[in-house]
Amino acid sequence: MSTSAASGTTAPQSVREVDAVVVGAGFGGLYMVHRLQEMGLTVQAYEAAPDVGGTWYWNHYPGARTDCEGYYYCYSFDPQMLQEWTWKERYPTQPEMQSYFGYVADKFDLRRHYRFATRVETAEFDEASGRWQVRTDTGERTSATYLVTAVGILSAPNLPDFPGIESFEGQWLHTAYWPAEGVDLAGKRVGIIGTGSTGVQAIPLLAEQAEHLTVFQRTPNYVIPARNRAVSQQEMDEIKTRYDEVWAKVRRHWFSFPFENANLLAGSTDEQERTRVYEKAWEYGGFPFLFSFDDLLFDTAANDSAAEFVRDKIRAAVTDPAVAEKLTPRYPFGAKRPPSGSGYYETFNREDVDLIDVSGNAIAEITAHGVRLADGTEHEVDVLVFATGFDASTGALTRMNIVGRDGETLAGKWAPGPRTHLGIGTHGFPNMFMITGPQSPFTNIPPCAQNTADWIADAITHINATGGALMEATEQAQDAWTEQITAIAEQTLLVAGKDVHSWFTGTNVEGKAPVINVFFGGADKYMDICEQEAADGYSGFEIHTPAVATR
Ligand code: N01
Repeated sequence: MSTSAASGTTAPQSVREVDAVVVGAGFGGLYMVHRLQEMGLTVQAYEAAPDVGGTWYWNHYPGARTDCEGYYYCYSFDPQMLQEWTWKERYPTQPEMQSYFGYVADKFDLRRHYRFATRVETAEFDEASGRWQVRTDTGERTSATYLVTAVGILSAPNLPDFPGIESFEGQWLHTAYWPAEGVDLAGKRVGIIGTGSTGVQAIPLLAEQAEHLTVFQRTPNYVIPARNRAVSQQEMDEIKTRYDEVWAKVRRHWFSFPFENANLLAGSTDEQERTRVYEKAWEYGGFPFLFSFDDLLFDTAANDSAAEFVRDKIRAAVTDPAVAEKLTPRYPFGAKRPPSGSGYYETFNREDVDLIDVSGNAIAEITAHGVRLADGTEHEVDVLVFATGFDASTGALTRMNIVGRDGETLAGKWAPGPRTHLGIGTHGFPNMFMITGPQSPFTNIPPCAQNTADWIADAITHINATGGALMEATEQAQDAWTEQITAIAEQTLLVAGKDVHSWFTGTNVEGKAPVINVFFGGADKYMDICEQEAADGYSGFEIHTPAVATR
């Protein structure tokens, strides 16, 4: 045990020595802590929120629920847990997700490893000791051999720099920090900026709760109906009999869903049959629509057919053709992550909802009473909601002040865009491992996060077995990975609309480097690559011996 002088006049804080620090109590963090405790390692975990849940702790906004079905948007590592837990709705609500996290934390006694309501302020790699020195906003100091970040892909809120926000006399909120006790919107004029997945979920409920809703839309989305419903006991019982099959399918699927490939190409299917397939997927609801044909994300004509099908649905749902036109996207289907909605388009038929297109008439400033556009028109509101998304993939990491070898900051290193190997390690930051890091796949998150935590646990076992001390991605491997993920993404239509703001490419945040942040080669292939990497003795990583580590 060593001591370190705290700054200012506070007394020196003792430094706790542990094997690993884990940051985050969402899907990745909780499971990582479970694995490390099973391995007999000492763990100190931190979570900025007062309880477990990660993104599902924070996102209390009206309408917040998953858009993957509960039975596969969960952990798979414990068969007993799969039998014990029963999902109530097809797409669990935020409270249901939070209960699930509480159940997992209690079952495996994970809370005792955490300090909640504690944010990591700095994590600095100390070359002399070869250890990570971690400091929190409560002044706590911890020294660890391993630093595992599980801070989420979409957790660092993005609040665009609208001039005048401080002059607003009403109440304003970002959806990611919605108060758990809710906000009373009765009799209020509410404005919402943003029509991504969050806005799409919130808008129908805000319209019901408020006296009047003004939606500020910059880019319309392709919204697929979610078709939420209660899950019957009988259905849940049946799912529980085939979980092995569910997880086997998940492991083989591009986006970690328990679906088979369509084995059909829209490009070589006649129009009548194509429409029948789209109709069936539309009626079923949710993500399967995206997978109704295997070429939708690769072939422009195929993509156009899906895009046009959705555009027709928008025209059919919205009674005012001018409003329908504003709601109709023109970029490739999938170039922005398609949201799932419940009564989204129909909401714009309400008398008390206005849609304001700010694509060619940008928001110029927030005034004392509302929002003023570039042409001078002002829209008065009492409550202003920012559903403006996240500094995705990198934001939660670069905001944490992580400092690697030679005093290099992660934020500085990644200013031109992240460079990682497998989205797990980055050169210059030895023994730092990332779960759902930048350049890893964007998929149904729980299976992929669980898989990466397992990979990290195995890597740590390997380091110990080889008598090494530090594992670090090589520069060569991270350059090759960056090239590979860019080349793969460019073969898809997911990043085809380069002028489309998307968190896939960082173009949703002003001033952020416009690079591919996601591995789009398929979660199944990604897991194969990670397995191969381990089988090859972690060839994209250098493992330093203790002598080198302490030089
Ligand atoms: O954020 P977004 P989100 N002026 O970035 C607008 C996951 N998620 O929180 O499109 C005007 O998608 C912006 O406009 P534009 C899911 O992966 C999952 O909604 O950039 N508007 C856009 O409309 C999702 O993809 C779930 O032109 C501005 C909106 O703000 C991801 O999180 C639920 C603006 C931001 O949309 C992010 O979704 C919710 C400006 N200056 C989220 N700046 C489920 O599991 C931004 N906008 C169900």
